[in-house]
Amino acid sequence: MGQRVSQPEVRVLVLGLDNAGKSSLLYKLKQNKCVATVPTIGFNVEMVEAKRGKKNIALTVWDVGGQRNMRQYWTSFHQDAAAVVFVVDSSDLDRLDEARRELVHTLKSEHLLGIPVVVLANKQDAVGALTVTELTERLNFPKMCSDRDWFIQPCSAATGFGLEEGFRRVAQLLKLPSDPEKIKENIKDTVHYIRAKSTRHR
Ligand SMILES: Nc1nc2c(ncn2[C@@H]2O[C@H](COP(=O)(O)OP(=O)(O)OP(=O)(O)O)[C@@H](O)[C@H]2O)c(=O)[nH]1
Ligand SMILES: [Mg+2]
Repeated sequence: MGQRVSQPEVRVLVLGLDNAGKSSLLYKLKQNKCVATVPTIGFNVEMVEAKRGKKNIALTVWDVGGQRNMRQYWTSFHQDAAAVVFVVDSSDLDRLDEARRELVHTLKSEHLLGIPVVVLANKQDAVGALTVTELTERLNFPKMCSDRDWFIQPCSAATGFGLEEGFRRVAQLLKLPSDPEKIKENIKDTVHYIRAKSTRHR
């Protein structure tokens, strides 16, 4: 990817069930490496560059842990998200309903009204993985996302297939923030909030 990065910086929220492959795909995208991951407790933040028209833009990508007890914190990250990336394990048919429920719940957030969503249909390399067409039908995306722009991208964190395309799509669809300074303040507030909460839970 590119040379010069232009402002403003925009915040992209990566959500999905535990084991969907969120952290793996970010590592693969950033370092072109398959990294052995552990379940994310809290969140990771990575800068990713992606093309929007002729420009490269910097995305501040928040990868939030998807384990059941982590999902209560997802709402703390909703504010000022320019796009949501929802990662699905396309080979885990037993958890598709759970993934669908979490996505429906997420998209109801008042902070995410009209915010575009890119679904990454991950683990396409795995045996039995559903195709994008099958997933679209099973999860009924057109109905779920009728009030916003959406796209479903097949990908594999194991091979790297589809990852750049997915984030290029995110960069195309996202809503650019109107006030970058305000966003930075909100990011700082969110970090303080999560740190305070996680210290209390230890
Ligand atoms: N075959 C295959 N395995 C994958 C792929 N992406 C991730 N995995 C594996 O899936 C497991 C979970 O990956 P993670 O990236 O830790 O999942 P996560 O979504 O970040 O999970 P949480 O942090 O708990 O929310 C790991 O064993 C990965 O190696 C993929 O594209 N193909
Ligand atoms: Mg993770």
